[in-house]
Amino acid sequence: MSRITVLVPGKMHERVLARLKERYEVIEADATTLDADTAKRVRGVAVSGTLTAADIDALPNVELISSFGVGYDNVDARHAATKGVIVTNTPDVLNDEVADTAIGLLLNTIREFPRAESWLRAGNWKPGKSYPLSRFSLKGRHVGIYGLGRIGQEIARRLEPFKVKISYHTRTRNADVSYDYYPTLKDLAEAVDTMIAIVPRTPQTHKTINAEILSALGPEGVFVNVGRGWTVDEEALAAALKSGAIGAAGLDVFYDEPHVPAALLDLPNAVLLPHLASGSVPTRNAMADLVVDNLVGWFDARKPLTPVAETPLKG
Ligand code: A2R
Repeated sequence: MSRITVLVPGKMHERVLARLKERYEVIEADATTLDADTAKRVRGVAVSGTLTAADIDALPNVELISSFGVGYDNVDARHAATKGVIVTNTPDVLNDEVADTAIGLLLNTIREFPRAESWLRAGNWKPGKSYPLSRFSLKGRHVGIYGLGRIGQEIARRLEPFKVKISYHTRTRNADVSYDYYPTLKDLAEAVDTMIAIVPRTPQTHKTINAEILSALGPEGVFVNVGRGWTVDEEALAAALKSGAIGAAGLDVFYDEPHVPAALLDLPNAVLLPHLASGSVPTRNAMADLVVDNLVGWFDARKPLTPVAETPLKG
């Protein structure tokens, strides 16, 4: 029997490629560059970058698109659904890593550890000379979590031993948690002095962290983003950090990655990371395995493991 053909457009984790090649015919190319016969053979896709409606249309017999990462805004899942094509993502296996990163970034932002290390490495630590005290402390803060899903809940659990007050905003109240719920983002921003954003990229979350929200957070305010840069008005954030409308920010994600605005790079009160929240070898391996296991689950048993919400489940 001939092997099932899986398309891998763009860059992909080596483990995904290696495991796919054990079972399937793997074509590494963009969908729209395939000749008609090859395009017809493609039944599965493993993707880490973008897959547009036009790419999906170029693959008449595709059944399942397996996307690397929990956020799948890179894949036109709605368009896929209209054609009966399943889309899967890699939730849960990265919750702990992203939540750990969020806590590390929060502490780095509040206590200025990266700046203090640069100061030490630059040879500034001399007898009688100490690094200045950090302006802020985590102690006694009220942390608002914008997005209390799989990752947001892990962040909240990790915050509990720090003895901070925890509140959250989502569209739907979560009856299983005892944290204070705020029905609007503005209400949350007004109540807390620290905000961690961990919401997906959707039309509704676009630039929701804007000048109004930042000013509600206040001069002692700290903002951390481990979700998507899409949710932040970066110009407003840079202005708020510069003017002192908020105190500090820690960002792992940016609006137009890998571009980081100069206005943010210039700021001493911003801690900036290159989108590495899930970026450890073990966690990326687990994500890679889930990308492959979704394809295997579908082709072996018609059972994708982690289909996204938009997906029509066939079979
Ligand atoms: O609004 P709800 O009740 O659906 O709660 C979800 C919340 N969320 C929002 N909150 C307020 N306004 C919105 N427009 C809005 N849209 C979504 O974000 C839920 O609490 C959370 C998303 O949770 P999960 O779907 O479990 O996602 P997970 O695995 O925590 O990952 C979050 C995002 C990914 O989509 C990537 O963009 C990034 O983290 O790595």
